[in-house]
Amino acid sequence: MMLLGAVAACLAALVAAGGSPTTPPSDFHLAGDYVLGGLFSLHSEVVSSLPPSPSQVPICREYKLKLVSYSYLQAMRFAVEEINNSSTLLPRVSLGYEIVDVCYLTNTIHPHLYFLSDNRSQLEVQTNYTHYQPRVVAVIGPDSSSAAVTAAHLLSLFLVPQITFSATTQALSDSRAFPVAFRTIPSTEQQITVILKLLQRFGWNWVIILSSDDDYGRQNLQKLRAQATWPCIAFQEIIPVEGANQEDSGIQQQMEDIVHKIVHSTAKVVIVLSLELPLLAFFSKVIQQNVTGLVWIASEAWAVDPSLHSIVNLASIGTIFGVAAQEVPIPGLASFRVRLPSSPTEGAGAQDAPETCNQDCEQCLPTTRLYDKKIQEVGNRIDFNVYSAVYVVAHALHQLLVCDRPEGCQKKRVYPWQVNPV
Ligand SMILES: *[C@@H]1O[C@H](CO)[C@@H](O)[C@H](O)[C@H]1NC(C)=O
Ligand SMILES: *[C@@H]1O[C@H](CO)[C@@H](O)[C@H](O)[C@H]1NC(C)=O
Ligand SMILES: *[C@@H]1O[C@H](CO)[C@@H](O)[C@H](O)[C@H]1NC(C)=O
Ligand SMILES: *[C@@H]1O[C@H](CO)[C@@H](O)[C@H](O)[C@H]1NC(C)=O
Ligand SMILES: CC(=O)N[C@H]1CO[C@H](CO)[C@@H](O)[C@@H]1O
Repeated sequence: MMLLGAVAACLAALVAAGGSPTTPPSDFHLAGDYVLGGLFSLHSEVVSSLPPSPSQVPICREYKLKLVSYSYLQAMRFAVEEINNSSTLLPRVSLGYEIVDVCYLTNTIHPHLYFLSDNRSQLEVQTNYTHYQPRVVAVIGPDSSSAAVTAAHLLSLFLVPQITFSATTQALSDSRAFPVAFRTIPSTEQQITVILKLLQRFGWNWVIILSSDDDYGRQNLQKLRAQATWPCIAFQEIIPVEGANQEDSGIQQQMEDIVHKIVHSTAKVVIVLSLELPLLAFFSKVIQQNVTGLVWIASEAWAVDPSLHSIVNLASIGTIFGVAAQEVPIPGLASFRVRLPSSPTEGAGAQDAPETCNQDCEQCLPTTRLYDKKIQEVGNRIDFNVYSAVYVVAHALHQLLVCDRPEGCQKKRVYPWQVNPV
C-alpha cells in the first residue's frame, strides 16, 4: 500500500492550524453522487520552480492572483448547478465537485493524487484497477499545456477522463499516449494560422516576435517558426518572466533593452506570444518609454485579459489585434460569478468534504467584483469551454446511467473508464 506522503504532510499542517469545526460555504466543494475534479490557476507562478521541499505541497496563495481563472472556476460551478437544477439531463442524481488551485505549474502533482485516491485518501497499489473507484469520475482542466500534459500522464494510467479547456498543446491529441484526454479548445496550430492570415491580409511582412520565457512562449514560438516561411522577422526576443523567488532588477533591465530595440527597429508590427502575467511589467515599460503607433498582435492568452487591459494608457502604444476563442453567451453566468456561495447544498458539501490544500482564495471574489465590468466586456470565451467541458461529462453520464427512462437515471456505481465523453 502506498501512502500519500505529500497529502499527509499538507493535511497535518491544516489540522495543526486548527480548522474550525463548521467550515464556511466554499467555492471548492460540492457533495454529489458523481464528483468532478476541477483544476484552475487561481494563483500563478509562471516560472516552473521546485517546491521548497519535495514532501511539501506548494501554497498557491503565495503567488500572484490570476483573475480570469476564477471566472473559469465559476463557469464550472455554474454548469454543475444548472445541470443539478435541470430535470432532463441527470434526473434523480446529482453532480458534485472538488476544485483545487494548481497555481499554473507549481502544484500539478498533489491535486491528481488527491483526485485519484479513494475516500480514505489512499491510493493503493493494485494489479487491476477495473473496479477501483477514485474520488472523481472525470477531471476538468488544468489550464496550462505543461500542467495538462503532466496530468494526462497520471490520469491516463487510471483511465480517468480529462477535459482541458485552455491547454492548446498538440501533445494531448496523441490518443495512443493519452487515450482519455480531450479538450474543448482548438490547438496551438490554429492560433498560429490565424495570426499568419492576419499578417497576410494586411500585407505586414516585416515583424518583430516576442515570446515569454516559459513553456507557453516557447511552444508558440516553435509553432510559428515551423509554419512561417513568411513573413520576414526583424528580430526575435524573449520576454523575461519574473519568478516569485527571484531578484528582478536584471529583469527590468532586460525589458528596457527589448523596448529600446523595438523603438529603434524599422518593423512596426510586434507579435507577442506570451501569457498575461509577464506582460504587466513589460507593457508598463513600453508605456514609460513613450512607444506609440505600433501594431501589436496578441496571442489568445492575453488578447482579452481584463487585468492587462486595465493598464493605464495602454491604448497609447498603438493598435492591438488579438486572437481569442469565440464568445458564446451563457445567460446567468455574469451574476452567478459575483455571487457569494450561499446555497445550503454548497454549505453542506463543504462540511462533508475533507479539506485539502489549495482550496481557498479569499481575494478571488472581491477582486472579481472589482473587475466585474471588464470581465463582462471580455465576454464568455474560455468560460464557455469550461462550461461545455462539464456538459460533455454530464452527457456521458446521461448515457451511462440510462437517464432517458421515465423514472430518471439509474443511481449506480460509476468507474471513470466507463465515462466516455466522445
Ligand atoms: C438553480 O435553481 C435555484 C433555485 O431555483 C436558482 O436560485 C439558481 O439560480 C439555479 N441555478 C442555475 C445555475 O440555474
Ligand atoms: C468508501 O467507499 C467504499 C466503496 O468504495 C464504501 O464501502 C465505504 O463505506 C466508503 N467509506 C467512507 C468512509 O465513506
Ligand atoms: C481485471 O478485472 C476485470 C474484472 O474483474 C477482469 O474482467 C479483467 O480481465 C482483469 N484484467 C486483468 C488484466 O487481469
Ligand atoms: C516620455 O514622455 C514624458 C512626457 O512627455 C517625458 O517626461 C519622458 O521623459 C518621456 N520618456 C522617454 C523615455 O522619452
Ligand atoms: C439531484 C439534486 O441534488 N438536485 C439538486 C440540484 O440543485 C437544486 C437547486 O439548487 C436542488 O433543488 C436539487 O435538489
